[in-house]
Amino acid sequence: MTGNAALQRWVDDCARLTKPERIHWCTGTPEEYRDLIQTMVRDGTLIELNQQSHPNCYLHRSHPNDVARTENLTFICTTNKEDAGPNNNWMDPTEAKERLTKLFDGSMKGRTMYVVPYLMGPVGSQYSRVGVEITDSAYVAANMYIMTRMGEVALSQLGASEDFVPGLHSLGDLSPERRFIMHFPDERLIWSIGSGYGGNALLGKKCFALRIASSIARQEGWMAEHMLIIGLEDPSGQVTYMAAAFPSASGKTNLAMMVSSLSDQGYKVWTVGDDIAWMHVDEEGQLRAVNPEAGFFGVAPGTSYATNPIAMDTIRENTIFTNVGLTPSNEPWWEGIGSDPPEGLINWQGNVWSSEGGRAAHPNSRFTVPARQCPSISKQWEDPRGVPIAAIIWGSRRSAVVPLVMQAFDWQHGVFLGSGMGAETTAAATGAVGVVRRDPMAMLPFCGYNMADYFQHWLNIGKRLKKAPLIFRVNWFRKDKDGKFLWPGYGENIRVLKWILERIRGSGRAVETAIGFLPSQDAIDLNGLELAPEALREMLSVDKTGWINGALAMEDFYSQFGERLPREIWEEHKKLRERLQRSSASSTKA
Ligand code: GTP
Ligand code: SPV
Ligand code: MN
Repeated sequence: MTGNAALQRWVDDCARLTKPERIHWCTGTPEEYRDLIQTMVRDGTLIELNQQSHPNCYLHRSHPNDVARTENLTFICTTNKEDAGPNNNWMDPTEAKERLTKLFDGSMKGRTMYVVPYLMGPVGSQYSRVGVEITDSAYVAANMYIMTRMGEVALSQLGASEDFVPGLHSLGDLSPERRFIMHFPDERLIWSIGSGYGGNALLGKKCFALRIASSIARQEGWMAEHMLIIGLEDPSGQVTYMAAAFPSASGKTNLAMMVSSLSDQGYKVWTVGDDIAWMHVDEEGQLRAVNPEAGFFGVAPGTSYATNPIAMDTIRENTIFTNVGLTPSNEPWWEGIGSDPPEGLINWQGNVWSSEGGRAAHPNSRFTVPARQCPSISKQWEDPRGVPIAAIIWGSRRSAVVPLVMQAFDWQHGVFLGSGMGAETTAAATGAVGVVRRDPMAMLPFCGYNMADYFQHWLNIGKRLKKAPLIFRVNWFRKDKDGKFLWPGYGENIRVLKWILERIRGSGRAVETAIGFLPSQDAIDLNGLELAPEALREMLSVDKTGWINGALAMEDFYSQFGERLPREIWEEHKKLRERLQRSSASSTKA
């Protein structure tokens, strides 16, 4: 029950439709969380992990059909199809509601309906927003407790206002045949049925904080982006903030928590956020970013004390693991954790694992953990004003063509670079893995409206900035002929961030090339790193043929938007092609 009439009305409507046995209003207390967990341990939804080594940690095994975001079942339901754009699946709102009303009808019979009020953004921030999720999944409610500021804190921010984003969620029968993740941006409403998986079911995250919020942000003149936020501390102690957009499972959490290999020089990275940034232009024309989330929903495989010790220390307690392996001593295990698979290992589906039996952890297995537990969490991470952003970084998996790092000539060129970004697909969504597609600003699956308008919005924001952040493109994922990574990545990525900082300060050395500014051969600090000089040369050269082909792929992508694509994007595309034609050798040395 609530004193908020609009909220009560909506909850009543949903209960009439879904017919739950009981309704539980989440208050967000630790006791309530404990009860949720215990209920799930009793009914088998959660397995208690070793409480000595992993206090308050639990394992959840999902339905084997429900392990990742399903982009093909995700829709933007605008009245006009063109407003959703060629970047989204579209369904008419009336039809979508008709279809899903049938699926929601009685879907919570015999079950508990959890009403989860939550706040996205720091408490007391003018940039924070309230959402309310109704769900019949205790797992979802518990994850929302970690990922958002849940319960009373949200209700008190909301007060009597009707300004909240309602999201109705039911597990349904978990069949992909009857699974839909529906967004109604005109009404600021979300309906999701048939999946319990993170991005499909934790409606505060991708559904609200990106798809619905991006649409709100465009109307109101701010930005909701798929970006990590970090503070880079220099030897003098000064902290410079950067935001970076990488597609799913492409290194955001790792960069956000990185342990700098240049710490002896005094370079350190502070974590503000690892997945989503809400960015506003302040009164002084400065871009500022808040992390709307309160937790991390991170990829487990590949996380180890060698690659990401901060994450390993973060997930020692109060963590929900989903679809990882289980050791005989009841500890979580995954590929790349840094130890050999123990005798008697159980795989993510609950069967005894053998070396012929595939992976023990699902490639998209995850941990859910409170952000405040992160040893590198920034002192500013809950600053209601957000942190000032000095650099924006695009990054994605590209085994060829794209250099280790490059800088855009200016804001417009930087927006173009982001808009044409190619990225190899990952296991974070169902479908083929490793296929290059255009994933503008890492937002292809998350932009709640026509991306042509989104590019225009980026260009417009640039005009309002007094000192626009510099824009960079990075690629940690170049491979050699044998398929091995050319760049060590992880903590060594600090060397690239250091160059970016030097560029912000005007001291970093660079050469102008057809594709942007590349670091001079000696500009990246390689102190203490063993790296073959040919490897660096390869990562810092312009692959002319590769970029010409890339420009062709961009042309196909941009053409889908017809007249709606901003003229500036075509202008930059043309300039790139002309610069490539003018540059002589097939592999111009920078
Ligand atoms: P989402 O949560 O899906 O948005 O993913 P993310 O962008 O936060 O990716 P994350 O940091 O979880 O990394 C995904 C995978 O990429 C993990 O298996 C990492 O080990 C691997 N990875 C991250 N950074 C690097 C890097 O610098 N080099 C290499 N080779 N792999 C990396
Ligand atoms: C991603 O896929 O980009 C994630 C995980 O961060 S999910 O919350 O499922 O979207
Ligand atoms: Mn993500």
